[in-house]
Amino acid sequence: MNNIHQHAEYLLKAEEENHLVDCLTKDHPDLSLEDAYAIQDRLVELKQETGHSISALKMGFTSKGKMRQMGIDDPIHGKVFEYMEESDGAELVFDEYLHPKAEAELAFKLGGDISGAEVTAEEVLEKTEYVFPMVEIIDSRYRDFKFTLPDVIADNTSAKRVVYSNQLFSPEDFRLDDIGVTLYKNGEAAIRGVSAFVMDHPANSVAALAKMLHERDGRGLRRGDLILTGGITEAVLLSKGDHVVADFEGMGEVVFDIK
Ligand code: OOG
Ligand code: MG
Repeated sequence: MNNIHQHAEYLLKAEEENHLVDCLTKDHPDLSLEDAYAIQDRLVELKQETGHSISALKMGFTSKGKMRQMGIDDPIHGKVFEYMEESDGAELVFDEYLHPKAEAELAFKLGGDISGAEVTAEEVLEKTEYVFPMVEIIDSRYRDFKFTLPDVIADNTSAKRVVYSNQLFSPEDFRLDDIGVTLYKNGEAAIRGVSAFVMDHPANSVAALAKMLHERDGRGLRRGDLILTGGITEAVLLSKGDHVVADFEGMGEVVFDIK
């Protein structure tokens, strides 16, 4: 396909100018997954050319809740940039978003390289330096937050913002598949889940990413990589004025406001 670059520019412009666009597959119903990742790669390159740097890798559609909500059954991956990062207590500006949704996730920081086709959750845990709770704010550039699998891959997996906890935890101190999570919106529980909803154990999401990257270009994952393992539950739609608290059992809260 020869219009990879134009598609990447179309999505980048939508993000930069904060306007909704039609799905790429509306005019290009044959868009393959390979084309979709090539568009994402180009979009990432265009951001890098303007001085932005990648700060994390993200997995998407790793829980049944997320898959059911969006009607997609296959895990996907994308890139998070430095400029997307906020920390606990952040005040976000609603007007910078189109139709933001919040999802609670666990992030893994690697202290060693992981590669090959046979990565296990055990190996991931051995190589994990620390984990921390976070909330991802996704904001699809597509109208009505509706898309097909290639569309969402091309759109860098709806990445928009991340709100990180300031507290880091050693993987040995927790059963990382048994962290109860509640997302409160304006004091009311909007959704609850447990970390095992992510592929039975969020370390499996890191292993799946290592395998996907290995198959793509042999890269795998490296020491220092930060991986967001995917929403534990369905994402929750946000409105102007919302106060959001994500409570992670034993790991504390991640809090932000959207003004
Ligand atoms: C795609 C992003 C999915 C996750 O954690 O599952 C994702 C979307 O739902 O728009 O980040
Ligand atoms: Mg996510």
